[in-house]
Amino acid sequence: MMRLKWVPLLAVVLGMGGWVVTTTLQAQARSSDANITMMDNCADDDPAYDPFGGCPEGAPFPGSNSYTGDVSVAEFFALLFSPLAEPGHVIGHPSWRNEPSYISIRAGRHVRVTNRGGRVHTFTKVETFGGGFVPPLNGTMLPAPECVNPAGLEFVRYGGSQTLTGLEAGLHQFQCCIHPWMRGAIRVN
Ligand SMILES: [Cu+2]
Repeated sequence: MMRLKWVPLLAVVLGMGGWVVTTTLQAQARSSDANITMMDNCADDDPAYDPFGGCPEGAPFPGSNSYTGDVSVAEFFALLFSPLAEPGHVIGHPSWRNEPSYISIRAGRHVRVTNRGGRVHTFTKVETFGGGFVPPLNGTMLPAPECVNPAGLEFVRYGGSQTLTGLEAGLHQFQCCIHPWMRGAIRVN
């Protein structure tokens, strides 16, 4: 009998869950923008991030509890290179990523790139993939020319977004000018 009194509450919670899912799907269906999410799992409880500006960058959305970083600075650098690859060849921590990293869109559609990670990132269009403007994160890679001048870059902080418009037909390559293994490609048909 004790359990029965929780049944109505459970029903309310389940009902709300259904409402949230439905609302989200409708919001996505209404938006004509394709979406790419910048992600990383930098651990905000690791003080070793403090010299790099802390983690997460900026403040979470009010009410948001979706951000849970669990990658320490030590792990980030441990996975920057691999003993199975050539010395100096950057692999990069897989948690620093764009999802999806490849999309196809129709001409005229916009692409919205949103940062849900804890660090600042860029989604910079490059002619050819290369390194960024932070030499220790490039390994032996040469910087992409588009990444060399940080003052000319658009940075996306946590919770922020960048909208790509006017992409012409063809394949476009993008990368983070800080973490150069964070790549993306958009094909416009
Ligand atoms: Cu980045």
